[in-house]
Amino acid sequence: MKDNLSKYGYVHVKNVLSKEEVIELRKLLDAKFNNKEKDARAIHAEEVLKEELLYLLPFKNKVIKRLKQSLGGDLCYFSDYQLMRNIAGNWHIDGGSELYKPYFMADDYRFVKCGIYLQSSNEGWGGSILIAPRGHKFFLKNLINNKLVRILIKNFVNKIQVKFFSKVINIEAGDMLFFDARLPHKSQWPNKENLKFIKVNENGTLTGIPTEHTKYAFYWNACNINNAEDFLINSKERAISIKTCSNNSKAFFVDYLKLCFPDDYPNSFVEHAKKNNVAIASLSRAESDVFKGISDLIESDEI
Ligand SMILES: O=C(O)CCC(=O)C(=O)O
Ligand SMILES: [Fe+2]
Repeated sequence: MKDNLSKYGYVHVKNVLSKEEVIELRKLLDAKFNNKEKDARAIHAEEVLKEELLYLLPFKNKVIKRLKQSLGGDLCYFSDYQLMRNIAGNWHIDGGSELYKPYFMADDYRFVKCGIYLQSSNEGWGGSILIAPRGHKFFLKNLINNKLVRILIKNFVNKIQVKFFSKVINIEAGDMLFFDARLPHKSQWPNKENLKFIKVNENGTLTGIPTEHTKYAFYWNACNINNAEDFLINSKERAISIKTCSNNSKAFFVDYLKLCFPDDYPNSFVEHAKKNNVAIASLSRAESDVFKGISDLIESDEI
């Protein structure tokens, strides 16, 4: 029997968190974001790893169990945490920078973005995402040899899927979604009535959403161990090649590439990873230190 991930490109895991856990997390995040700029869009690895309540979320039993079912027992996590607030993105695939990589259309490619959501999709303020079911597939793959043609066909089919077959995933606060890095998706936006109160900021966030409906989505990447190295190499390339004018994205990659497992992780993180038999993708000490150097330069505004 085919798993829902390979069939539809996504899996919805209900009630990963209890109502009480959701309330506690929202309280913590409201307080954290209160100290930031009004349109702050996310917190990343370094900050997440200071907060046990956040960095242990990927180790919830239900999460591990369901991911292992779809990705295989040799599960691997990236600590590229992104806790996003009031994000409003348009249609895209997360693996956009990997489209031309040979591994990206392999039959045994098993790489997903995991998201835990702290609000429901029916509140009218856009708490979830839309996806195009089955959009992760490369069609006619066996008939066509040319990589570029395969990509063009996928893009074309995706446009049709997005236009006619896309759907909102109906989630409750505390649910999890994980989806193939090749699956088209976009943020669920506030409904028409509520859009009147919304301002779209330059950084892709929305202001005007009432605090009790703030959209919090906690993301990280997971894969079968066989797909880890390729993604790590791609992340290194992106961290190095992104121009200095885009220091935000550069800082994002550098933020987790600079962390060497297990040395730079909190003890309870290491224990949970070991206990659950989850590998953590990491560069060598020497390579991590290079990215630590870049991170320091970004912080001191030197690049
Ligand atoms: O939670 C959302 O609105 C989607 C965010 C997203 O797709 C991304 O950050 O890649
Ligand atoms: Fe995305």
